[in-house]
Amino acid sequence: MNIFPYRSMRDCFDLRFYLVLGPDDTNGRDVADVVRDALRGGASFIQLRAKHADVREIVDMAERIAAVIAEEGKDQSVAFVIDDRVDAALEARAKGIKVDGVHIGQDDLDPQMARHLLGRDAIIGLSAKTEDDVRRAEALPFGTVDYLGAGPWHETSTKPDCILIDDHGARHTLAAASIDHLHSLTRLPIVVGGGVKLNDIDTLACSKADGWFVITAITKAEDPEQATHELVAAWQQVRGDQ
Ligand code: TZP
Ligand code: MG
Repeated sequence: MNIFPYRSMRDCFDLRFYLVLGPDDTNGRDVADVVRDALRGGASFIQLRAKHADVREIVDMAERIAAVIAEEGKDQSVAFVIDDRVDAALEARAKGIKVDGVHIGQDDLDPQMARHLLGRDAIIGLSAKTEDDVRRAEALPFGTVDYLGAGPWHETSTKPDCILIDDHGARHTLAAASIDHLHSLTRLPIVVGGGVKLNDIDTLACSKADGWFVITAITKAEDPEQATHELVAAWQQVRGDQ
């Protein structure tokens, strides 16, 4: 009998090297091909974020991505989630496609409802831009969400609505100091991104962030595999294998 039965990716996901992508990000390349490159470069977590696709298209892309993960990720544990669309994640899972969960934003489906719909073995990530977002996430019943996504680190064209504008109209992004502060408010792991490029990884790895997430640093790179490899190596230079 196995004393430590493997239950699901929820028990062992690796947030450190997190690629977010959708068909609008890949310069016309198939999302699954870019995922293949990123996995070869060392990506550990994939999020499909297809803002303009319908459920059928999302499920179709998810099937191709899951096949690439099964093929390339044999020796690694690579988690795969879908952004926003709990309906698409449910449909994919019902079809036997290995989608491990969802990443939801503050304005998407309520996290407790998402947990109810997806069940105990699904990964649920939640975007948390502010201290209040983090406090609310921490106050959720234990086990509702599995990790937080914080950002943006810098301003980014990929997520223009993510900049915090204060009462005086000043624009703010997330600094290392705020990440460490956010971290102190929660037991949940926090992955940080938004405008992150190779030369940010040092600072990020020196903060309490549990990993980086990127879109364009990988999807728009001339060689996405090499770009992923460099991002992974820069992190490991500071953190080792942790
Ligand atoms: N959430 C916060 S910023 C962002 C998301 C999905 C976009 C990050 O894209 P890029 O290209 O890495 O700046
Ligand atoms: Mg969202």
